[in-house]
Amino acid sequence: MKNFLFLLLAILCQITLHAEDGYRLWLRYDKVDAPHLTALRIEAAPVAQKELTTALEGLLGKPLPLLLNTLTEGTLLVGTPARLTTVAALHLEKDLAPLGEEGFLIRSLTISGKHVTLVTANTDNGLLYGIFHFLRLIQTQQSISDLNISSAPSLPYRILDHWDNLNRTVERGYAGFSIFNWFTLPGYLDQRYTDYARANASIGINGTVLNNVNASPLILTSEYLEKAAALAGVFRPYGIRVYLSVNFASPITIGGLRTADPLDPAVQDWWKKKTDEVYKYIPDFGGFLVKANSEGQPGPQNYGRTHADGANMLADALAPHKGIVMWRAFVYSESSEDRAKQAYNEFKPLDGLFRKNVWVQVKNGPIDFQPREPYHPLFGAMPRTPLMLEFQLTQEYLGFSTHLAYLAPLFRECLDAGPPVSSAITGMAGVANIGNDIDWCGHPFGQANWYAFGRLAWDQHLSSGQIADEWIRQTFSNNPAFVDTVKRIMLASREAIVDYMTPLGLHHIMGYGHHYGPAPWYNKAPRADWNPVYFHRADSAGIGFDRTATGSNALEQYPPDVRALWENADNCPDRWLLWWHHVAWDHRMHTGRTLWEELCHKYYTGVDSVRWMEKAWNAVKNDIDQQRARQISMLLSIQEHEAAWWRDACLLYFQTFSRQPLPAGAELPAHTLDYYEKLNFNNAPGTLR
Ligand code: GCV
Repeated sequence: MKNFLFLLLAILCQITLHAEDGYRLWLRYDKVDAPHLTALRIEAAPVAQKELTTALEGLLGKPLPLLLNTLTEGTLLVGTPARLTTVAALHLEKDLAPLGEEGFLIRSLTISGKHVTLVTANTDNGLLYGIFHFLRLIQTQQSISDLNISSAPSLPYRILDHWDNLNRTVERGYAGFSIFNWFTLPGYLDQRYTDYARANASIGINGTVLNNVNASPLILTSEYLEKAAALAGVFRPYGIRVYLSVNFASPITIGGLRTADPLDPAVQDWWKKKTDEVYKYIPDFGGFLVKANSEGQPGPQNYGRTHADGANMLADALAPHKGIVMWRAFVYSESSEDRAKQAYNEFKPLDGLFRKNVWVQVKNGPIDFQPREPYHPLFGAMPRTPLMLEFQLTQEYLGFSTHLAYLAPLFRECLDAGPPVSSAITGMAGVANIGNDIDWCGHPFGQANWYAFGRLAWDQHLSSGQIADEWIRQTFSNNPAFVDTVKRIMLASREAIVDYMTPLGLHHIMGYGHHYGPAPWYNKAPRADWNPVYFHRADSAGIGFDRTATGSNALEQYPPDVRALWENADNCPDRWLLWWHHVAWDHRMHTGRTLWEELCHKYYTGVDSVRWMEKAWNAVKNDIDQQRARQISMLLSIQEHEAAWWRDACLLYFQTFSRQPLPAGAELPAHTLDYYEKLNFNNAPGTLR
């Protein structure tokens, strides 16, 4: 019996040790090789104090003794000058001043002959960011013996946009239902709301838009404002402001007016009063996000007014409260004009006409969050308007939550492009990939995109590799061999997806509506620019969208030096070729292969890369808990299967135009083109509203 109990205990310990569900994200705080810290002296807001003491207890394996008045050798001293006289006495005013409301200092110094580590800031928010940074140093096992770090955010607005509906479905969401349970709010405050706020604060995210840009007008009713206020109450101590997406027709739908014309005084008055009401519920409310006159949403153009008229009306209502309007530039209408040109054509002439508190929110590329797009031409073209850069963390076009796609290289590619983009923006918005799945994002590596978005919005100089390194160490393990392999997998993953989905500048050739899987043949959508055939334009002569002067001339929207890089098919880098040019099948590529050969090569390389990723993962996965190791293996095997599906379906289809063979000896497609064309996915996730 004794033996049996012992065995049972051993099995239970083993299960506990090996069961990790991903809920703790990168804030696991498990014991690491402890740095030399002997005591803690802290004066901070309760959430900061709790985070630090809990984290240190986990990381060091025991609680740090708390000091009230003294300092001993090896103390961690944490507080703002306003909270701690010991810190005020250091007279760090000059060092702290440039760090503003959110920055922080971390220093190793000697006070009264004692070596201490100081974490300080001008404000409680800054201090919380400093604490999270310090914890990151310990979690990633960096030395803390000689620190001199001063950090302030690159951008003041670092916001997650949830495309979450009030019924808890999530548009383009692949990780379950919304984390916001509007039905049980405001009475029930799920622990998840606090953990969500902790995770965001740990990477510097300071705003959240709670609801879908395809907005239900109900969000502005008192019933929902009370619920939003409850969430704001949870997020506030973590420095996170709440924003709401609003429906431009709200004055009609919930206000009982006959019009939503932004120049109508009654409409203006309705928005003013409604905004005042919002601030009664949420005194530090951030502002409104608006999708107007886009994909069927109402907007000022319904009344013959411009985007500036609409945005300014809301801006005037928000201005007395210091709120902002984030007005989206994702607009395109059913016209013969190249869809890639339309946002620029509508918004560029409005530069200088927006109120000071309007931010125009522009997607990273001119079409729609594709695996690869050139940067959006509005960046650099609206010098008198603050611009928000919008990325999509949820993988609508990058394999949903079953494909491992580390997106920091995509973010970096955009930030570093053109004028460059990073110097043309005031903020970054990320379309969230979060749902109520236990691991938040559906795929353990989806968490890395949430993480990378926050870290890059805080510090635009971080490299994709640095971010991956710190994320892996905190999320999985500090084992150098593991970190090295997983980092290589992550850094290769986005390019692998481009290769097996949309190589050489191809774009938007996925399944209609749900965007799952390949469907380059699709041509039955109600409007031309929702059809893959509109985007790839394959014919017997060649493939690609001519956007040069001989075609739609979308290229003219870019500055001359950028144009020069892309305008000639012979010099245009291969990765952009079919975005800008319609190219003959036997066009000679930079590699020496013909276009058709290169296309085949890319699709095959993409699948090979996933096979390599799978093998590399399986070689190191035993370094971590079995639960996540197994989950990732299974997901990689789905990814491998789907990558081959993409390759085979696309090549068989494009082959009907090129009339050229697949490379000699290449793995043959598993099915016929007809088979792929007949696949149907009625229940693909993410499309419910
Ligand atoms: C929220 C794409 C997506 C839509 C999304 C839209 C947008 O078209 O498919 O689901 O709508 O972008 O960004 O507004």
